[in-house]
Amino acid sequence: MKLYVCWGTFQVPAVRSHPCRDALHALQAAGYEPEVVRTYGFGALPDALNPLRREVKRLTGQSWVPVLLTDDGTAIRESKKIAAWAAAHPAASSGRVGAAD
Ligand SMILES: N[C@@H](CCC(=O)N[C@@H](CS)C(=O)NCC(=O)O)C(=O)O
Repeated sequence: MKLYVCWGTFQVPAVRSHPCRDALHALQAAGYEPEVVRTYGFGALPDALNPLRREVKRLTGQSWVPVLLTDDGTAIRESKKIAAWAAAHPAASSGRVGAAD
């Protein structure tokens, strides 16, 4: 599982929420530790100036993040949709948590 984010998952000062951070926290709350892929750049820039967002664009047809790529290859954008997916698919119910124990 990969979570494509902007420059990180830090708290943005004076802003109530940071979508990339919110998406990561929702996944962690559901028992996942996704590979976090920093894409830097900026969603509104032309593709040539967003080289690290090429995969985001290929997966979703647009360059804004966060974007979740699930283990079955489904791409989900919008932090609220990622959070909804996480809540509906907790890791424990997928058999991944503790599967190797
Ligand atoms: N409604 C979107 C907003 C996404 C959003 O604003 N993402 C920020 C990064 S956290 C963004 O793309 N900023 C510009 C950029 O990095 O391209 C969501 O909740 O996912």
